Parts: sequence; C-alpha cells; structure tokens
Amino acid sequence: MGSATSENRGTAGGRTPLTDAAETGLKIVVVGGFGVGKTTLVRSVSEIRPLNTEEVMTQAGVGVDDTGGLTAKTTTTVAFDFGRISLNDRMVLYLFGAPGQERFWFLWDRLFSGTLGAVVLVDTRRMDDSWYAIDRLEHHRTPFVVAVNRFDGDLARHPLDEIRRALALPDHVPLIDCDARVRASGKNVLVTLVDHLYQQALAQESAS
Ligand SMILES: Nc1nc2c(ncn2[C@@H]2O[C@H](COP(=O)(O)OP(=O)(O)OP(=O)(O)O)[C@@H](O)[C@H]2O)c(=O)[nH]1
Ligand SMILES: [Mg+2]
Repeated sequence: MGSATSENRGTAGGRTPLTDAAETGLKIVVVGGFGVGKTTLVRSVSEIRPLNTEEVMTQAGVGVDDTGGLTAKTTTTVAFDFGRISLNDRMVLYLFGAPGQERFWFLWDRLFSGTLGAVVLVDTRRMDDSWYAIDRLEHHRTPFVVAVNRFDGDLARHPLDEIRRALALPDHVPLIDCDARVRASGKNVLVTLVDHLYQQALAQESAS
C-alpha cells in the first residue's frame, strides 16, 4: 500500500484501547469512485487494525470492472472498510469506507444509515467517478467534505477552484487536498469534516 511514512507506520497494526472518557462516537463514511484511495485512507488513519474486505481482482472482472488508469491496482473492496480514530479524548470517529466499483454501489444506501458526515475522495484523473457519491450524499442530506487525493503530487495541474467548478460544488462545501497514504493528511481531512459538521450544527441552531 504505497510508501509507508514515519507518520503512519505502526498505527494501523496496533490496538489502541478506547479511552474511558470517549463519549461521542460519530459514524463517518468515505466514498468516491473506484480506486481513489478510500481503503488507503481508512488504513492510514485507523488506530485499530482496520477491517478490510479486499478481494483480488481476477480475469473474471475484465470488461466488468473499469480499471482504466489504475494498472497497479490488484485488489478491490467488496463490502466495506472499517476503522476507528479518536480525534481527542472525548470524540471518536467510526470510519466506513465504501466499495468503489459500480457493481457494489447497491450497498451504499445501507452504509449511509446513521451517518453524520462523509468524505468524498476524488482522483483528478477520473473526476466523473465522483458524481455518484455527491449525488447520493445530497439525496440523503448528509453533510460532506471533498478531498482530492493527489496521486501525482502536482497541486498546480488541477487547482482546487477548477475542481470546485468541475464538480459544481457550492461554496459552503469544504474542498481540500490530501495524500490518503499519510496519516496526518488523512486526519486533517477528518478534522475538516468535523469542523464542517460543527459549523452546520451552529448555523441550524441559530436559525431555529
Ligand atoms: N501514488 C499514490 N498512490 C495511492 C495514493 N492513494 C492510494 N494509492 C494507491 O492507489 C491504489 C488504490 O487504493 P485503494 O485504497 O485500494 O482505493 P479504493 O478507493 O479503496 O478502491 P476500491 O475499494 O476498489 O474502490 C492502492 O494501490 C494505493 O496504494 C496516493 O495518494 N498516491
Ligand atoms: Mg477500497
């Protein structure tokens, strides 16, 4: 899974017990097109050994699975990923990574049940794959942030404002860059989402 950095090495394999003070558990889903790095993100930030349902892609998937542009990818999520991260002593996020392939999308609506917020991961090489995720989240009225997983590291090639326009994202939806392989970067995505949820809750409170 990519190159491990000193930041993510060792965290996913460990078993950090949940602190006694933990009182707020939030369910978060990570969605997006095929191969954008959803499993990678859950793995790199999770403080428990994540549950993954990866299967090796075989010849049987040729012509069914659209692997265009993803020559190095050998496995795919067939149900979901599950991980956990404590943002602070009291707030714990339960992370569910969705399967990206179209033939497993029927699982998504169930996965959304009880979800407080979502991360949409985007790969600029396959931007169209993001539409379905954004559409489903808007349908469920689930607040979300969009994180661009920069596979080539080239932030200048597709600036964020260009991506915002291409995805027709309203201004209030946070849009950030990330590297799903790096724990600190993945954690930053989650903190951005929690901040967004908090701001939304405040806005709703003052409106009522
Ligand atoms: N170069 C590079 N590779 C990445 C990055 N993020 C993920 N990868 C690699 O891209 C591949 C796809 O990542 P996954 O995490 O399996 O993607 P996924 O979205 O879970 O895929 P599905 O579940 O099949 O939809 C893996 O081989 C990762 O190591 C990145 O930021 N840069
Ligand atoms: Mg996956």
